[in-house]
Amino acid sequence: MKKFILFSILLSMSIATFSQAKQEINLVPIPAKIQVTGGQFTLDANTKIALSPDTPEMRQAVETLVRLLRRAGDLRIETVDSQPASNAIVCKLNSAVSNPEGYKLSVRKNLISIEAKTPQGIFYAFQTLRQLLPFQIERPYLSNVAWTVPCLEIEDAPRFGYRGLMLDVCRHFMTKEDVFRYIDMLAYHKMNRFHWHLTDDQGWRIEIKKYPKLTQIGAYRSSSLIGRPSRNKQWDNTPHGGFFTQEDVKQVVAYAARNFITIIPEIEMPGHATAALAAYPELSCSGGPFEVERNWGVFPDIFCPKETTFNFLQDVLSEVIDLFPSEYIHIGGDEAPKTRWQNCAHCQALMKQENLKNEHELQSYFIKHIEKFVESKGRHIIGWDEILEGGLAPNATVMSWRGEAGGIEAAKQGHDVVMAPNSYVYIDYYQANPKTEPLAIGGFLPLWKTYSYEPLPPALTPEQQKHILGLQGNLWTEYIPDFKQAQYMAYPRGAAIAEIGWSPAAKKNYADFKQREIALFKRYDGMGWNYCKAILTEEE
Ligand code: TNX
Repeated sequence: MKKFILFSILLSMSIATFSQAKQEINLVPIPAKIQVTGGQFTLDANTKIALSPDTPEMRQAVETLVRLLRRAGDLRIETVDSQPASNAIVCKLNSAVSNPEGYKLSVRKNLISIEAKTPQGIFYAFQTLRQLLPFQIERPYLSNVAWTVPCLEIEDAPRFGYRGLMLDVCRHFMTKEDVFRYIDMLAYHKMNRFHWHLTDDQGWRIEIKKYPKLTQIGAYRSSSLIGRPSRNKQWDNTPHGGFFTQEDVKQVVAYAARNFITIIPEIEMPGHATAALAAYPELSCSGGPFEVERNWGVFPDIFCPKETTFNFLQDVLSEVIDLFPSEYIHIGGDEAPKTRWQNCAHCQALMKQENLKNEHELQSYFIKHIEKFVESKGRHIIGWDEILEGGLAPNATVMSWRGEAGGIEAAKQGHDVVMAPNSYVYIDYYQANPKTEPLAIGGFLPLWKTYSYEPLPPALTPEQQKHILGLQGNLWTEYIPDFKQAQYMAYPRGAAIAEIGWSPAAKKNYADFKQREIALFKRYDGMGWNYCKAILTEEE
């Protein structure tokens, strides 16, 4: 009997290995159409990548995979500009592919062919190929596995044009290298926007040449709060800070571009401005003095809408616009208490002069003033949903964070919207039992809840729904002291956000997603990426 049991175990093990050899297909985000045809293509030292046309952007599109193959398999795959008929990955631009980010991937036994309208589409086909190769592709040492890809036909294109995550580097500073890794992870999941939150009460993180005190003073705080705000506050008495030089920023922008990611920089106004006011107190209503915030929360001292402030902000935005090619510049707009404006003689006189009924209209005046300037530079503003209060600036795009209401209202008014509701995609919230998780800001958004988010609200007509550009997850870092914890909070929920943004709504299936995502974990491990494993023990 014992022998029989042993025999059955061995048999089932060999069946398991056999089916593994057949190679599972676990793609995140799941492609729009996929048909597995049987057999496999094997990459070897003679495989070539043919690029037509052979341009720098096309080379960028294939660069990551070429590097990984060299690192993990010592395979040196050459790119050629001829059209080999076999043992090659043939990449062609084809204007007939309708979606600019879409691609067709055909894996046959002797040839892989890829077509896309743009190099970005080719890049996404390569992200798919990367997930189709054995997981050892992500490991930084030589493996003697066979580099096979299952034969299949994929036709793929994203559902939404805006798919992104935000990273707050103000509450806790992260290095340039951390930001590179954040970008790698976005690109791996076919996301195309990185919202970089660069200024806040607790730190100003971008060098501005005209105002050196912003980083000399504004980039450092003396101490940070331990735990959540409470009556008996405790401080760590450890200075915290850091900033990105303009040279760093250029490198990050270039790195993102190589990964077909646009960076949307955020410069907060009129609120969340304490670090800037600590450096230049004359930009406030009271004149200060202020110190860079050590607390978490919302603070009363905000930019005063006077000429010196507008000149300052326009100078800052000019330098920012020169550094970032993004169509959108994020101007914040959230959580700006109006108490200082209520008690400021200049603000009250300005309201009278401009016929503004209340301080919300004064904020709207502020944002419209800034919008005019940003538009004069050929860019557009995007702001948090508070910019609706007191009237939206004419061309503003709204990022809806306090649920979806702001996004719905903006779309009804004919404005574009990025959905980022805290009810689904706030990846700073707990993702598992708070009793056993590291301290977080609060909330409860397990993976299934984030995955269940549908960005097109039924309250909108199909015409209005066209204003929903896509979605974004936000990673605020009050309770995220380092990058390892940032990765832990961002994934796997970031992967769910990526799939919502990319895959057809009809393909949404949590059980299926979960199984594919768990299969990706060993790939994350190979890259040294941290993530939360809570779904391994999640109850159905
Ligand atoms: C609200 S979301 C904020 C941030 C905080 C976050 C914490 C938004 C536009 N503002 O300043 O960090 O809550 O979840």
